[in-house]
Amino acid sequence: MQRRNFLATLAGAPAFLRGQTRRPNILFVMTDDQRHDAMSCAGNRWLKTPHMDRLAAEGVRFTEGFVTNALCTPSRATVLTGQYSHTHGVTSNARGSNAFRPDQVTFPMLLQKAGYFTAVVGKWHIASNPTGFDQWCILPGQGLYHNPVMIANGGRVQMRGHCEDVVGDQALETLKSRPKDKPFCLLYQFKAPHRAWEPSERHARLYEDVTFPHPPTFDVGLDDRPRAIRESDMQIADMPDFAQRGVPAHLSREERKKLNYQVFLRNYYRVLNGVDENLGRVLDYLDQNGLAENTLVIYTSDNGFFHGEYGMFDKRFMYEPSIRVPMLVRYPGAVQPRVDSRHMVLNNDVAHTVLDYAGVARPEWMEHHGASWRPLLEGRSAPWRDAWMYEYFEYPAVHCAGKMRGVRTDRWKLIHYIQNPQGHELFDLQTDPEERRNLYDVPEHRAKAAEMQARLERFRDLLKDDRSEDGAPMQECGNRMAPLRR
Ligand SMILES: [Ca+2]
Repeated sequence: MQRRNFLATLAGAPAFLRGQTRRPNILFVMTDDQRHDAMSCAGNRWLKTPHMDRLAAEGVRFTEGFVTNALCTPSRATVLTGQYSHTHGVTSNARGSNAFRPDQVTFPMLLQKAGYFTAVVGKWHIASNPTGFDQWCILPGQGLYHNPVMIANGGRVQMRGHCEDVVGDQALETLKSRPKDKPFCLLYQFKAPHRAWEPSERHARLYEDVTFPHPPTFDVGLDDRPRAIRESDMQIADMPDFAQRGVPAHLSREERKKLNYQVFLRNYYRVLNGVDENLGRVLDYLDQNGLAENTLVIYTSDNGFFHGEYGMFDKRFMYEPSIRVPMLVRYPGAVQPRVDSRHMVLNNDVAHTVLDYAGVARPEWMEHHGASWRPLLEGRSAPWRDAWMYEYFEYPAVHCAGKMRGVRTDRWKLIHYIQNPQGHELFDLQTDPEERRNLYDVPEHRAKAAEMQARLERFRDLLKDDRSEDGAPMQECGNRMAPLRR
């Protein structure tokens, strides 16, 4: 239904709509490291996610949802500011570039000023404390899986239970105790799909009898790729996490890779069951309290994840498994139900979309960094992007992925690894969706490579990206993987 028609029919709308402000409540749900196809509504064969599927059935599922920086802290800062990493300055998970500047403005701050009750619960993972929230209850850093400590409005609180259930409890408490005379904006942020994937007791035996097939590129090596990839430390064979979980140390590297892959996927899917159940608890609360109709729900993840492509896990690179994320949007009054949209949408767009629906003017400093999804969600024809820029700056650091920028259209992708020795990759996603053949130096694609490079430079000009580290030498990245703290 078009927005115009929707407003025209408001007089005949249910009482809960007529009685409420037209400004929608905002429920922004973000998981961690959930890749785009880790939902049953995206065709996943093993995972059952009835509540994610419900959002897709009652709203729009963007099948081409991307992050412009596939790394936890920078992506979260991009969601909050609607800006690229090079502008908001949170370019890394590591100390020194993982905190907001004191003057950084975020969309929750703008909503709070506009009269919203604002809150965040769950994983925050930005070094500076949340600002712009009436209430906050976050996991410190990555947080713990079992009986986590949380920081609630600055004070430490010892919780009992699995992290996703605890975060779900906090989301429900926040909604129950909120001031009822204001619209709310709740950021509801899960942790568990992040390594090292420790499920709750009730999910600990799921998928025991499943043997997951390998992706087609499982055994394709990286020796012919640029150094920024070749020297990365993201091979499933080297995962350090599963020594205590049935992967003996004496196995050959090849055997360990195969067994790690099974243990990894089994646990990755197990923890997503906990995410979906706790998403369902909050969606049920909205239903039971007459809030579903007037709440804009956005569901996404901070980055994608490799599931064995090129033998890898983790994210960071600009390859498809890493940059693609779930993007679900439900707002029954205005957003079309049961629509799969193929428009390319970005994590940058979240802030632009939320401000648009809340009726808050978009600050000038957000311009060009993203766009509101509103015309797409409401089925109106509008000009939309046909390309976007990617960037990654965390090097040297754990996983040793070199710095890069890139540009992607619906068919082509150019990646520029910016430190010396520099490298370029050009992929035709239409004929080569697995990104096996680098066409950058192929004579017949020289013009396309030049065109894509020119597009990247135009994006950098438009977005005032004047970082000057191009050509700085790569260093010895001796920071190899260690088991994560349990
Ligand atoms: Ca993440």
